[in-house]
Amino acid sequence: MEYISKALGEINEKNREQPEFLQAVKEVLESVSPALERYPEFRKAKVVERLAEPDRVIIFRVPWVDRNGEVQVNRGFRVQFSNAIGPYKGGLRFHPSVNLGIIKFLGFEQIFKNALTTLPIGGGKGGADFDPKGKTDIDIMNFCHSFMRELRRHIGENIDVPAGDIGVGSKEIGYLYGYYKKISGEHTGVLTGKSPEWGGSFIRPEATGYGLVYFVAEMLAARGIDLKGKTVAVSGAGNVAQYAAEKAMQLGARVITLCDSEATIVDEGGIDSDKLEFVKELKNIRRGRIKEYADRFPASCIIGRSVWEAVREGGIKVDVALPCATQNEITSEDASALVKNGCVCVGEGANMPSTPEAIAVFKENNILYGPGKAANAGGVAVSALEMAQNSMRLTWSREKVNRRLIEIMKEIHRSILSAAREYDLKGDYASGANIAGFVKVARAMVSQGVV
Ligand code: NDP
Ligand code: 2IT
Repeated sequence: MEYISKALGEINEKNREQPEFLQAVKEVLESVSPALERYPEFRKAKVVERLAEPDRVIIFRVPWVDRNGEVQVNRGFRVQFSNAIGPYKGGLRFHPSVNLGIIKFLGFEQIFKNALTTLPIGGGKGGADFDPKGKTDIDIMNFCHSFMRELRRHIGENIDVPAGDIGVGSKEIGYLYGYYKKISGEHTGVLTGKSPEWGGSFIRPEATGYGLVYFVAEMLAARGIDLKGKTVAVSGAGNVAQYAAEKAMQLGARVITLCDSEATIVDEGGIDSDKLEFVKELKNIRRGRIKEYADRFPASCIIGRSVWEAVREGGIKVDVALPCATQNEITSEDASALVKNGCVCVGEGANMPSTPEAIAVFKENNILYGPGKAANAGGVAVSALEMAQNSMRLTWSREKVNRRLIEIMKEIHRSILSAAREYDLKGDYASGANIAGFVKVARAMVSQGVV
């Protein structure tokens, strides 16, 4: 569509230094052209051009004193992308690779993901180029306090509600929240992912990984396939990977891989609950390396290889692939190898883990491909349930939150297939998700006028 290529040209021109952001924008825009054809009012209101430009970008200095008394300086970000359907909502990423383009890609994806959750949340994302590796608790606390010293000016329970992402888990949320509370004097739902003992929701730690597996089970069921007995490859070893592995195991699958940025482990015997407990302790408490798994259990350890490279080079048969580490981790070669080795379904726990070329391979081969903005939406959905509980000053049981999570993931699946049907896209989950999310946001923007 000419309109889209013109808009993309202008967006490319303005954001040359941000390849991940441009990748995310292109992927969404190219698939929403049927909706733009159908609704001329979206084009008239310049919805696409407005969505590609965040409401605001906040970049700030984060000075802090490390355990040795030395001053350190990092760069902090918060991108408030769109509050068309609710307060800005999205995680914080602490990783040395963080830059404006990465935060903008994540914030852009978050707009549509959050629209798909059925809950009233807008899109935002933030973080810092801080490297948590090798840091002590004192370092992390000092950093988080300094980060919040600035971020607090820009957030609020009805304005912008951050949460975790890579490098930000319950410990960091605790330090960030403590400082916000100290300075503001308020105990409000300004962050999600809090401990359930002081305002957090049960199931939030599990929600992204569990939600991913619930979504994957729905996709498989739509083709009459059962997850039980299937061989599953999971990448990552952090929050999303751990709980994706846990739920896949609970549903009877055999999970054989995990990785971190240093190595991949392949356990053909299958990871069980004891082995997973070891990984949780290793990664969440000791902050160790995944290679230790292979010292403890019979498994192979491939240093310097991603899960997908290890699967490709080892000719390992995998039925279901769950990338849960980071963006662009699956290349087209990896995707072709997965297809060749019998993979029928890819569910993205991470944000944008498949390159555009890998996605093309999945589509050409009619693989069930669940894009991150749908498949990993369970995390932010339970964050929104945490906001609801905070507003009501209530705590829901684990069972209740889990039930809501299952319903939400089923509803996301249903709405995507219904959009795919409506636009004659034959079960294309990627385009269905983009269209369903986009149309909801675009309608809100048109109703609210040019703001
Ligand atoms: P964690 O920090 O808990 O874990 C990240 C894991 O991925 C670690 O094992 C890490 O290895 C590995 N990893 C990170 N970067 C790389 C890299 N460049 N190469 C190889 N491995 C890497 O993060 P999460 O589990 O929270 O996040 C994982 C993904 O899921 C991200 O894409 C995130 O955006 C997405 N996501 C997270 C949600 C959440 O609720 N937390 C919700 C929705 C999506 P190492 O230990 O070596 O750093
Ligand atoms: O990418 C994501 O959806 C998250 N990191 C979770 C965001 C949130 O606000 O819970």
